[in-house]
Amino acid sequence: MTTPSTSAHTPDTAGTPVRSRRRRPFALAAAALATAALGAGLLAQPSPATSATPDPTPFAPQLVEVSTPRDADRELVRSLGLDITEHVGHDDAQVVLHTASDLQALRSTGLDIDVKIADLGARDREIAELDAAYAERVGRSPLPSGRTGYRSLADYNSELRTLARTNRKIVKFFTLERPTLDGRPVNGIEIGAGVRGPETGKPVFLIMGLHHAREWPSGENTMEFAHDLVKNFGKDRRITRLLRQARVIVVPVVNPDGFHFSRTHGEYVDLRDLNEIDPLEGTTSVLATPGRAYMRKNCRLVDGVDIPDGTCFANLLTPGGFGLGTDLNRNYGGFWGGPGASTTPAEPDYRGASAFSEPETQNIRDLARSLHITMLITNHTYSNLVLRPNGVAPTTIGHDGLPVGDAPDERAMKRLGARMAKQNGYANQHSWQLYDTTGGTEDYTYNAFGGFGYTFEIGPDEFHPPYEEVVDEYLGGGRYDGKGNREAYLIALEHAVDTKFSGVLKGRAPKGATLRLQKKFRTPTWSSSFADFSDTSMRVGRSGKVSWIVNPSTRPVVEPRPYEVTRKTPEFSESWTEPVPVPLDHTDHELVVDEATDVIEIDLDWALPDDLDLEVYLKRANGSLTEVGSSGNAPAEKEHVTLVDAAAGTYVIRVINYASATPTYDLTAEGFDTITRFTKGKKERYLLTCSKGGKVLQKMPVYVERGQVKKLNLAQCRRRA
Ligand code: 0X9
Ligand code: ZN
Repeated sequence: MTTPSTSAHTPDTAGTPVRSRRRRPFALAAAALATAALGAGLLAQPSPATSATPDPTPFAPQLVEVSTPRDADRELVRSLGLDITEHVGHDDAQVVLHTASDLQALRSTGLDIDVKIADLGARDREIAELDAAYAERVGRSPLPSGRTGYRSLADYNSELRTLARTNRKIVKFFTLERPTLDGRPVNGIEIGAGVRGPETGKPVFLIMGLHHAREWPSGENTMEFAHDLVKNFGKDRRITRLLRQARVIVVPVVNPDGFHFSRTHGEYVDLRDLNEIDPLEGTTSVLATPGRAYMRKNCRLVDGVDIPDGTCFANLLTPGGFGLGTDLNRNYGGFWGGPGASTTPAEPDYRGASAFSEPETQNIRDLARSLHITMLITNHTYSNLVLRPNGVAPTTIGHDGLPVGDAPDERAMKRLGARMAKQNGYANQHSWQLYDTTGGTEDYTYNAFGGFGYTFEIGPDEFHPPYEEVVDEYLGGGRYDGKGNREAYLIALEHAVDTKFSGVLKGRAPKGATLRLQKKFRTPTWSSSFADFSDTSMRVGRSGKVSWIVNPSTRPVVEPRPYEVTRKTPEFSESWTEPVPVPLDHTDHELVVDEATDVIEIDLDWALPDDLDLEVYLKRANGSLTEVGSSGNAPAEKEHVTLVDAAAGTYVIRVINYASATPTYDLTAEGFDTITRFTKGKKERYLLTCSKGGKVLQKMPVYVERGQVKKLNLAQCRRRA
């Protein structure tokens, strides 16, 4: 299993700098040219297809791992506008190459490229064969549905309907309000005892899949959990109890347009004959790679403009499923438009025109506004991770000019993440530890409404592996023995009903009355905010007893949150001025740190605009070195490393001459204490109304905290009813 943020970098202890996976000299110039070519616009991408005679061996889309040992390398790959996957490690990143020009661009960087899947189309065909053989062998899989292969969009939709039709007491089918841009409905089911009756104040667990088109197991796991719950209601005590306490909302395919193309366009289609009539003069051939099997985003072509229904398949602007479209997991309102979200429509993480510009994210936003979703899991693939808010590191300066800090519920969220991760064997970490993201699903829902939320990145190494792996991941078989997503989801559902983490409103109201909780607020994006609200209600039953499980009235985003401030005066300071070593050689400096230090800042400066690098190691008792920080910026940019919570010990600061002719350099290391401060924060209340027959009989503000049981005095409502 590769867990990007923890992937250890093993330094060369023999004393030579680690340079085996370096770019070749002069690569930067070539890369800059490639970047310029791409920057000129998607349609101007150099393509082998523009030659008069088509290449007889068409390019096969690939999954490759590119080594990016330096920050500058990562930036360089990013700048090429390639389809970088979430599989990003300390020293490498996996990239889907959709076209020959993608490969050309990547090669021009001179970075080492390790091909993981040489032909994604062929791999898809191989997987289809493996799945057919698996089906032949087992007939029926041990999954709750018994399935042996990936569902199509039609399968999802008909299964949702069938589950509701054949289990009327506990399953209700629904279609979310907004169809997709290409005109497809977004469907789901609600599972729970009494699901056809009115809302009675139960908490909601929301589970979703397929925000990203190519991440098929994310829909499979979601759907199997639905089958599991339905099958076991009335049979399994734990599940029966949970379905009496909670409403489970299942939306297996949040992005049906994208998924449909990814699912049905796996075969290689050679469209080069169309080049002659292609208005884009030959770019058509790159569309044939391999259809849209590796599509990620939605069908948005032009910001703010819908497309005629049923036309998404015909657009020429998403070669190989890459190209235009909005990344739904950057389009949610929470901190929308900040780090880790692109402003360029052709990039894989394009944030969209504005927060919630897309119908697919509006659908989920509306669920969050109208229900007390006390827990949410949004499934993705791949990397075997359980991710929790926030999407940016705590020291990042946020919307209010202060460090973003950790989520106010960090301790509890981390614990719950760990409990779930223990079941599926995934790594439990903050989202930002993978990479920065803003506009992600749970970063919005948690910060605006308070229910906990997690992203599961399912599977070790592929977007859609052979189906047998999906079976194992869900149930905990094969290499996941005893550690399945099934159990992780059940723990999530148990959390949803655990009133230690929600508020409970108790009282007596007239039977048949409607209680409604409303709250208006502004949700901060990265540099602005938008009008937002929560509007939920429940019907009082025959007994008149109210027990309404709700999210806390204060939003986490306005709660006081701790953040660290670095003191101005250093506790210690050392500096060196030394001759620059010969090119490709290095000089080591030892820094002895007597006691654990909150922050150590290390700066490397030199006169000419050329290229030195910096690496920092902690020296172990046996003399071996463990890298704790590095800085490898582009030429002329100076190098800087910050060590946070640095242990006492001996550090080795290594100055490397990557390509410098400067005679000397200045190196400084300074240790600082930090002080913990809290943001001011504020308290928020709901407005509660009690009404009957459409008449409001009582109104009152309600303040309720996480874990608090609040008694409501509804005497006035009772009297007036
Ligand atoms: O980048 C993403 O959207 C997710 N990875 S994926 O490869 N499935 O696309 C990770 C998102 C993590 N961040 C948040 N959940 N905020
Ligand atoms: Zn995803």
